[in-house]
Amino acid sequence: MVRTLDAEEILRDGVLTFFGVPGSPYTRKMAAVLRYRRIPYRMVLGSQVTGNIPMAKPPLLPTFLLPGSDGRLEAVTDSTPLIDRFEREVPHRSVRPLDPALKVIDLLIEDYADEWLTKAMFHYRWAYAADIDKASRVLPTWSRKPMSDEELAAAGAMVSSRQIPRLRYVGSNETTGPIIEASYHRYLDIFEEHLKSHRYCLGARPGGSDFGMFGQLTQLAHFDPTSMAVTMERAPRVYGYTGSVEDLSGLEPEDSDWVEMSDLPSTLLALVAEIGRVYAPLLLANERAIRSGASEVDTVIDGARWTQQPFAYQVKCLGWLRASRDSLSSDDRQRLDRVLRDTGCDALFQ
Ligand SMILES: N[C@@H](CCC(=O)N[C@@H](CS)C(=O)NCC(=O)O)C(=O)O
Repeated sequence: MVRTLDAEEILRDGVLTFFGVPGSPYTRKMAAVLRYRRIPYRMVLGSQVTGNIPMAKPPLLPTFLLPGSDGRLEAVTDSTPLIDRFEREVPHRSVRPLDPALKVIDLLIEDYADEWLTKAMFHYRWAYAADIDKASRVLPTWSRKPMSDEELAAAGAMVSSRQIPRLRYVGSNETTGPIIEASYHRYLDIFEEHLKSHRYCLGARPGGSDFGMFGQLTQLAHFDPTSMAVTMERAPRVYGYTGSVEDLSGLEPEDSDWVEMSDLPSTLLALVAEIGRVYAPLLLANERAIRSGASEVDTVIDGARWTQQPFAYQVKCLGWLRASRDSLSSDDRQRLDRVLRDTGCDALFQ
């Protein structure tokens, strides 16, 4: 008999705990951040716990249990603010650049990974027969107790019938599918070129941007067969990077390991321009749609029509990005603006 963890035990023993699954990019992102930062943790799969645990609303993964203002553990989600909370609580091995202007670029790339690259992740997984088949046969095994073939088949059908209609949330449809794929190809080509001379996105130590990309790549490069083949064909270094970012507990980072704002690699500027080409116009069109109460985002991205459901959460993301730039001193803001000029990302802050 397998002993399951009792909820009471989790609430009592003081170990940093979160619920997640290996098929969730944000779960993988956070586990990798904690490993790199050498913050001890416990990741719990749904089937490993019994009893009443606090639930997040909406119930997203990963869900962390963290003390609230009254000291009692409460459910907390949303990876980027969680990373910043851990930065405040544990100073060593930071994933945020020391230079405040570079820190905004780190946040911008992390947000692109979380909110745009995830479109590619969701699209490849649920738009191609081979990918749907693999996800349906494997995903349920990660969160459930041992199952017979019949039970697994039924669980797989349930997962795919729940996830496929959700393609509309990320905006994957017949009009946008080709835009998403072309953008993933460009991302791979740019990042592959970058990795020819750099270990990580912002130099010789990883930033939040790396963990955001890593989370999506655990699925795109290492799990879903269609995107995995595309990744291997175009970008073997990106495939390898995905393996190494999983556990960077052995890296010894130095303050001087970050790239210099005054001398950013051209490949990093190309990545920022790619974000300006596809993600910035989407964030702005989505903001307009939400503000005007439109039922659909209907815009042009990369020269082609883009339609999707408006997404209130991404207005919040845009707000965080703007707040991070607003918090800069005027000198830092000028250094940032000089880098963003004519990349398309400058439009986010006008
Ligand atoms: N912005 C959140 C996104 C988290 C998220 O979307 N999680 C997905 C799994 S990767 C989820 O839990 N979806 C709900 C479901 O599948 O039922 C973060 O950064 O953590």
